[in-house]
Amino acid sequence: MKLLITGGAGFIGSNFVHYILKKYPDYQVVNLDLLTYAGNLENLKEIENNPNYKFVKGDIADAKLMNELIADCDVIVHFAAESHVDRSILASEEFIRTNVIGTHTLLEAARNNGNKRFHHVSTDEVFGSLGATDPAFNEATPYDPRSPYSASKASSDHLVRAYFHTYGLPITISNCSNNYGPYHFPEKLFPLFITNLIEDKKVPLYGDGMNVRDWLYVEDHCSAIDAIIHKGRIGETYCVGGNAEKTNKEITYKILELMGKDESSIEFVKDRPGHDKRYAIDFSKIKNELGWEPSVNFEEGLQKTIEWYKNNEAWWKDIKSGEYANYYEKQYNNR
Ligand code: NAD
Ligand code: TDX
Repeated sequence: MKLLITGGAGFIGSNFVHYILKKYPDYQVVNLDLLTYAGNLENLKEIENNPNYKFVKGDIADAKLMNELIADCDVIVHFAAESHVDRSILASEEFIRTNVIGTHTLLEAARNNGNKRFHHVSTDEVFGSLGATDPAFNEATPYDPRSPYSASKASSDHLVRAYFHTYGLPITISNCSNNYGPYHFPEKLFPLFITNLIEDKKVPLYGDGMNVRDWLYVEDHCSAIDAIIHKGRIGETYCVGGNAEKTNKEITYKILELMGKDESSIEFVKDRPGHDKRYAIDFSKIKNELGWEPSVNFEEGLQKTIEWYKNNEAWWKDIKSGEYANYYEKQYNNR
């Protein structure tokens, strides 16, 4: 099988490239990535010389290149996206260009090349925000995106569904909850807080810290996508979750404890505008149909993640001192 993986130099995409080459040594993987601020070939150093792996630098919105690459693959697994909610609040144009127009370009190329199998990696944020006692999101939950990021992802999901209904494109979609683990860009909660604490800095907790997310260790997301591309029903959406709903405050205290710090390291800062209160996922469909469930519990995943950041200081120090420093300053001045 020859996979075209888009966004394979990002957080989840690079974990997925490692996962696939390890589990299916005879598969061929082409990783197409634009190497935006979030793409990093350091994530793939260990496998860059694997004869079954090839990297192509390019833009998913480049129709000519997408046609060439898709002509020569069996399955497209589409991760590439602008992925950070706070950045979408600062400036959303790139989110529309990549997440909407880029996904549309890929769908067209898949359709023009004999209706190639297309898996679209999406998020639970498309479903909006839950109250404390609302039932968890499932595949039938109406879309209600509330940030420019989630609106652009919802838009891409709609296009993917439309290509199934209109053109019979063999698609599947996964809507997953928050991931954490190795190679997570340090603008996001887990890697920002862990690396700040290693550097003896404070951690910026938004608002009252009572917003709730469901957390999944990234390798479990990879195994869910693996199950869907091999056994998933065409045209279907699968919700993927970690059974680990936590407030940001709970997570912060857990990280502080595991890193030998106390609450004096917390800095409560201005809330994110339109901050979604709670996400939760009911993953019974993928569990019942495909036999998938998370294998790493939260405590174990968090320990592994903290260890990874402690052992890979060069990786995140490079990032934190680069372009990211400008972004962080802009964010900080915004508060
Ligand atoms: P990321 O920001 O770490 O990586 C995105 C990758 O896409 C980067 O390597 C970047 O260079 C590449 N990219 C961006 N624009 C591109 C373009 N125009 N053409 C080609 N490549 C481009 O993101 P992530 O956290 O790994 O998320 C991957 C996917 O999973 C996204 O679609 C995201 O919406 C979805 N998702 C993420 C989470 C999460 O918790 N991180 C949860 C659910 C779903
Ligand atoms: O400095 C921070 N302080 C803080 O309190 C940051 C960066 C975040 N937060 C809060 C905001 C959220 O409630 O922590 C929570 C998690 O924030 P992020 O790590 O930015 O993730 P989130 O906004 O939930 O979105 C993530 O999960 C779903 C990914 O970035 C998305 O790509 C994915 O779709």
